[in-house]
Order: sequence, then structure tokens, then C-alpha cells
Amino acid sequence: MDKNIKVNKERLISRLDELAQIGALEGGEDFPTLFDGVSRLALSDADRQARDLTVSWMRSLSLTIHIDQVGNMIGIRPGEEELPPVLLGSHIDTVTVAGRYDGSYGVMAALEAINVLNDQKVNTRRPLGVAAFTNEEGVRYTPGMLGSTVYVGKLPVAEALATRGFDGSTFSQELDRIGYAGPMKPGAIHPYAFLELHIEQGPLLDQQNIPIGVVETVTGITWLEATVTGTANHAGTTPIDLRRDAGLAAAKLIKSLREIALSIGGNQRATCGMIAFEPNAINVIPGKAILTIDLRNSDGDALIRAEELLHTRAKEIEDSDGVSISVRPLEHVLPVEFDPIVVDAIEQAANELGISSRRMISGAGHDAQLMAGICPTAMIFIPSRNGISHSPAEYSSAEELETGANVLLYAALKLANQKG
Ligand code: HGY
Ligand code: MN
Ligand code: MN
Repeated sequence: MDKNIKVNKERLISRLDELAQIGALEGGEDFPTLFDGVSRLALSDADRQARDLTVSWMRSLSLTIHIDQVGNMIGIRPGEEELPPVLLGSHIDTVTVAGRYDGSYGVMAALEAINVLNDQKVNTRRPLGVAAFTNEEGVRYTPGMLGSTVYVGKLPVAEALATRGFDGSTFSQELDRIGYAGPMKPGAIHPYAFLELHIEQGPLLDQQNIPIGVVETVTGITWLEATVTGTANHAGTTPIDLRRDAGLAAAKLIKSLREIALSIGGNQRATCGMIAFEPNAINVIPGKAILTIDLRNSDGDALIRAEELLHTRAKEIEDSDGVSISVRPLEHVLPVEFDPIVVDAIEQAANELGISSRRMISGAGHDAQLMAGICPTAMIFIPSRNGISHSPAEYSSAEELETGANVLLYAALKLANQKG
């Protein structure tokens, strides 16, 4: 492999910057990067614009573009032989107030890898492809990683299209509105292998000053919605012992999340990211509280145990506070061990480029953990400054972004030219 073939850092950064203008937020706090963040929720107008831009770049690279029935986008570069492609991809939708790298970096680096192969007229035995999956973040529509979940056959298209968003919208109507309801049956392009390059979104690589993470395992995720029902009443006249306070009960449930995470230990995580009170008035005891719960663990059994502890604690709070608590499942994604052949290919690519790396677990969920169900898959991480992500303060340096893209390029070449 000709090590003189390297990605064009300036072009990669320029595409990331141009994409980050779509859905750019103004006037946030002065984050270290003086960037106020970006908001591109799945199937929003900003998502459409980002899709249009990404498709235009795919076209400029002479890729054959396929859009599937839930809006997953795949651009294919032909290989010397008609074989299943090596897909490189991630997502371009974001959380509500996001940084510029989560997801977008993996898709832009995939475009850059193909761009440099086109420039240098380098052919590969197998086709290469760039994939951008719909609704990875799950902030508007659950489950998260919806597009890749449908792609691998774990969620029927009809069910996905009927999904209602937290904002009351319907997935299929929004998909039609932005013009990305494609003809391709999800999964019709069955990859030889899948590689996802991503920022770590955690502190490990930054703390240890290691430029490349070779991801072996991705955490399991359980998302739940809990509805606490008590009695709305007057904040002033209702004696404490007569209250059925849904707000207080919800607070006890949220506190139990931290207790569960600490009692299970390891890389158990538990988070309440959203809560709404009804009627939500300063002088009314909440009659209802609706909150979300995000449980994670790379150990599938521990993740199930965490959920069991949560149900037990909810029952205790029902009894102590005279409320009722119903818990609705929103998502359950198993932890995944990636394919050792692909993990090795990434590690060898880094070694051959003289780049130090370490193997690691991902605490974030990714489309790759679904793609691992249909083809050999693994992920490449680069450092996130101070481990921050899902925030405008998300930052990786131009050199770190370039290094990750070069490792992606070389790992992709290894897999695309593999015999057998
Ligand atoms: O939630 C996650 O881990 C991912 O960022 N969607
Ligand atoms: Mn992501
Ligand atoms: Mn994310």
C-alpha cells in the first residue's frame, strides 16, 4: 500500500465546516471553541439540507446513490470486481444542541477517503461505499439508530414509518416532506464489511494522549419512559401528608438511577435526560411527571439487572408516595463485540502508518453495533477534548481528524482488497 496516499486535511475540515453551518445555533454560551452548536434533528429542514449537501458531494465523487425506504443514504464507488462493498459510514443527524463532529465526522471522512482514491486513480478489488443512516440520535424519534436498525432487519419498515416523534410528528410524513423516502429496500446492499469512524465522545484517548481507539465492544442501551401519576393539588393548602406528589416521586426515581449505577458499578450508566410535569405550574403540585431513562452497560446481563432494580425501586416509590408509575420501553440494543478480523485490520492500518492506538469499549451507541449483525464490523475512534460530546464544546483538532481519516482509508483499503 502506497503510504504517500493521504487524505486532504483542508478539504475534510472544509466539508465539516460547511456541514456545521446547516442548523447552526447562534448566541449560546461562549464554548471553548466559540462555536454555539448545531441542531439537525432527524427529518427536519436542517436534516434535509444536510442530506442534499451530502448527496451533492456523493455525486461530485461519481458515486451511484441509493436511498432506501427509511431515508438511509448509500453512495457506491465501483470496484474492479462485482463484489459486496466495504461500507464506510455513520450519521449526519444530531442531538438538540450538538457539536460538529458526532456522526458527521464519520460520513465526511468516508467521502474524503473516496475523494483521495479518485484523485490518485486508485482502484480497489471490492466496491467502496459511503453510508449515512437516518435518525441515529433518537432525539426526535425512538429508537435511536432507527435507520440502521431497519437496515439490518430488526425493525420492520412499516413500523418505523408509523413512529410518532416526541414532537407529535409522524416519521413517514416528515420523511416524505423532506423528500427522502427512497425506493431501495433497506438492507438490499449487503456489505462485505462495515467501518465507522467516530469521535470517542469520552475522556480516555484524550487523557492517555493516544490518537486512535480501536473499538472492540459497544455498550448495550436500554431507553425507557416512566409516567408517574399522582394528584394535582394546591401547593399552599394541601397538607404534606395528604399529597400524592408526582414531582417528588419522579425526583426519587431519578435519584435511584444514580444509586443503581453505583451499585452495579463497572461501566454501568443511568441518566434521566428529559422530564415534563403536568400541569407544570409554580403553585400546583404536579399530578403527572413524564421522564426518560437511559441505561447503558457493555455487559448485557448487568444491563438487564439495572432495569430490574429500576422496576423494584419504582414499586417502592409507588407504595411510599401513593402514586402510580408505569414504565414504557423505548429501545433495547444489545452490547456488541466487533469482528476480530476488522478490529485487526484497523490496528494494522494504524501500525503501518506509525500511529499509536489502543483497544477500547464504546460507551456511546452507534450504527456500527447494528451493522455488526449483518457483516464484519468495527469502529475507529479519535480523541474528544476533555471527553465532551453532545455539546457545542465537542472538539477534536484538525490533526486528530486527519489521523482518524487516514486510518479509516487504510483499513478500508485492506478490507476492500482482501482475497477470499
Ligand atoms: O446515544 C448515543 O450513545 C449516541 O450518541 N446516539
Ligand atoms: Mn454518533
Ligand atoms: Mn450522538
